[in-house]
Amino acid sequence: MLRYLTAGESHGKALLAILEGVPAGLKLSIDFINEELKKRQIGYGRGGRMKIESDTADISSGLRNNETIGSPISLLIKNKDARIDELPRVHSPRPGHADLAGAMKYSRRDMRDILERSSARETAARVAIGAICKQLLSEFGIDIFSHVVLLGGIDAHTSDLSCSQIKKIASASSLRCADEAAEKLMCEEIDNASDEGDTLGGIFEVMITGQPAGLGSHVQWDRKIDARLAMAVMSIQAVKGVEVGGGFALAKKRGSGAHDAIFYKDGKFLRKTNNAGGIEGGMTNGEPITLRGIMKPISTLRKPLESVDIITKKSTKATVERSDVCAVPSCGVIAEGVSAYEMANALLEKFGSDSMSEIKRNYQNYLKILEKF
Ligand code: EPS
Repeated sequence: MLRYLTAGESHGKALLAILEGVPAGLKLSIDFINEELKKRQIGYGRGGRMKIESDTADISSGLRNNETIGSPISLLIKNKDARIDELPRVHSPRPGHADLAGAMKYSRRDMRDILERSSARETAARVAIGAICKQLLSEFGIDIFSHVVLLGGIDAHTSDLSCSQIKKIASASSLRCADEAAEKLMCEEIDNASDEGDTLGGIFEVMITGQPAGLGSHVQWDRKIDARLAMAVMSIQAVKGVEVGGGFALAKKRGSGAHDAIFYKDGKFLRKTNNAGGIEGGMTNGEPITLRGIMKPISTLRKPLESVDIITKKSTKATVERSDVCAVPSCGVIAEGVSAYEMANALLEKFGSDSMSEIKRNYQNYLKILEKF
């Protein structure tokens, strides 16, 4: 199975990651990994740092002639802003950030020792890992993308659009939003928040299409694909909530309106609704997976909240660091990456994990079994 670790500080020399368990025989495009990294960096509301960095992945193991050989893949993303040893000490924790809890836990008086690792800069490594997993998934026709459905309190209306229409419009939008009118209002709201030294959060949606029924399992808590996707998305910096399919809105419905009736046509089971978000009993049911993540407003404020100096214990304003006003579109891209990792792992669990040829045979065989089911 797959596993990975990341390392690196926001203003250290580089971010690193090792991904183990990628089957042998997968052709990898490094350009695609770099496009994904670029996608994570853009978005209206990002701050000065994104003008400095231009992330690219340098892969130094696990490949020969851009084809995987089954050994661990190691990658490195260099930081251009690598001034970690010169940056000022931080003594006034930012409410909402890891600063205070991390300083107490690790017994650090300079909270820079905490914020450097808790920074969302780390997510560049996870997007690179996700880009490898996406390429594995695309060999099986599985596609993952994200779009922004709410930002700064403004809703995007996309219910009359298909998955492919949402993807097309959102990919061309400065906020990865498929509702152009809403996007304009969101940009204005980002400008307003910026003028007031404030920040914004929002909600992004991840859509996963093309997977067969039967990934994940109902038999054990940690094999449920919805639980694994939820943990992956929840682990992204600043995410405070995750919902699958109809999610929290299902609480207000009756069972008759909450579940997706089953039909059978032309040798296939089908649904006319997708409140389950493509997952029933911890397994994919063959419908598109939809999941949403809630990103809180970024906790570094140019007009800071009240805080306490941890050395003097006197009231003071929280530290102000260079930061973004809003990063919800980027958070969606990161969620694509971490979801790709979980989906790839579930795929390898079901179909084997050593070589692409073996996995493809097992996959085709399973599709034949499903056709006759
Ligand atoms: C971040 C603060 C900002 C963001 C950063 C996350 O960095 P800096 O303090 O260097 O301006 O730009 O995000 C990234 C660097 C990135 O690559 O996404 C934070 O405190 O979490």
